[in-house]
Amino acid sequence: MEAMSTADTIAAIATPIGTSGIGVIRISGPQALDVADKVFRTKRDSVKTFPSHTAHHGKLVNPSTGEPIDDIVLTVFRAPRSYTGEDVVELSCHGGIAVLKTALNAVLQSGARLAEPGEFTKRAFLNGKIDLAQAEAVNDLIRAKTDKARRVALSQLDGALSLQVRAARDRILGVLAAVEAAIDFPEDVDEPDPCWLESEITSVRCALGKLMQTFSTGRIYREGVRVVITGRVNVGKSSLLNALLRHARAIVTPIPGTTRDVIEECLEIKGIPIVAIDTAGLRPTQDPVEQIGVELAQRTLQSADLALLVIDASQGVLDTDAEILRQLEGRPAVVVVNKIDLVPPEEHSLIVDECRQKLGPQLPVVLTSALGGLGIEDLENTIADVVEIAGISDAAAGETAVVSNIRHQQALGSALDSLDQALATLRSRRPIDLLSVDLTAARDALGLITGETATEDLLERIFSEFCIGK
Ligand SMILES: Nc1nc2c(ncn2[C@@H]2O[C@H](COP(=O)(O)OP(=O)(O)O)[C@@H](O)[C@H]2O)c(=O)[nH]1
Ligand SMILES: [Mg+2]
Repeated sequence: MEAMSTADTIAAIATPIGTSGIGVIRISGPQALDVADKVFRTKRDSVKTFPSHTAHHGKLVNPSTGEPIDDIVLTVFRAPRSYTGEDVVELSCHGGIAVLKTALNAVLQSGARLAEPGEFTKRAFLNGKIDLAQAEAVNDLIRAKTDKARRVALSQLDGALSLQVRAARDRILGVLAAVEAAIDFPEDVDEPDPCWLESEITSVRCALGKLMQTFSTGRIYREGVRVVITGRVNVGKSSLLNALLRHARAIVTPIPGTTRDVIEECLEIKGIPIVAIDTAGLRPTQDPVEQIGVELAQRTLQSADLALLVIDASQGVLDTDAEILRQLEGRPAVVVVNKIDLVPPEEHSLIVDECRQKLGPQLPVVLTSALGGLGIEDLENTIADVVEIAGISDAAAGETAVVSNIRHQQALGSALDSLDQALATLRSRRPIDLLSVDLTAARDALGLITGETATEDLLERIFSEFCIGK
């Protein structure tokens, strides 16, 4: 993204390209009303006279020929009472590919330029309508695939996180002001009372520490628990993914080595957002494509919050199964004994015993038949239990501030480090100047979250992840 000026007027299609009831083109900037005026015809006045927050029915036309393009509703939001804080006009067209492309061209011909990804939200940030954490929440909200992710994003958009971060930052600023006054005017201003300093810094540290603790849950809410389905070839991993999803997503065949790619799908188990990941079966192979799949699968294992180790009931526990378990390096795991339909019921408990013996007595074991949909609910209950035990779930998101973004977590971490440093400085009775350095660092780290200290590079990185039109 090149450097953006807010002096020009931007436009983009804000809805997905396809066929739908309506499709919206959004225009923002000082010329938004002029641009809209060139492409909109009604019997009544010009767009430039329309009051803010009003909607108008009329024709969208080609600005040079006057030829009608679509029958639309135009909505006006005048600065500063709009999403971006600038004049905004939204054209609600019919949601067809040709309609929207032609309509956008007409708007671009009339003096607007195509918006960069996230540029509307970036303008909202630059114009002080929202802070950086709230801007990021907009993207999280759009991308939320589960209800919990949606709630976390919405609470962040509402400012729950920003409020706490800003409260901490304000307290640090208060302490910093007292410290700097004593440094700048040593004759007139006394050094602040060390007890007061210590209690202020400790109290901010405590609040931020609590916020930090919400991250493990917050990340899960935002990104989902990564559950990797692993095991040897042909044991039914892909079938198990399909069974959990309750529809055929991954290709299933009797041919070993069918799955080569990593397939990720989002689902919810008892309200917990899960990213279920199907991988290639782990085996040595000469096939170069499958080899890449196996390497990918091994790498994916390293990112797992939980692994489902699938074994084939008709074959029992093999050495390779134990070897795969070792590759998990102590990650939470559930043993899934699949194809249980191939084994007579009286032998089921023997298989469970065998798993406990060869794989570990503490591992939960679930018997399934992915083909018949047997044991899938058991498996879901077990997954939910393990996730709760591992402390990956719980906490009532939505009302309280939750840190869900790793960028925020890192900034909080460095603020906490600086506050610890400040406390150490204070306790060792070193010069007060050093304290000011630590406090400034803590203040700036928190400013990265809400955006006060964000660099242009950081903004570019964040907004380039948005879609065009948001
Ligand atoms: N009898 C039986 N066959 C299964 C079951 N699950 C999968 N299969 C079969 O096992 C073969 C391999 O399944 P697939 O899901 O592709 O295994 P993957 O290689 O581990 O992904 C296919 O022919 C499936 O139909 C099951 O629960 N019972
Ligand atoms: Mg497979």
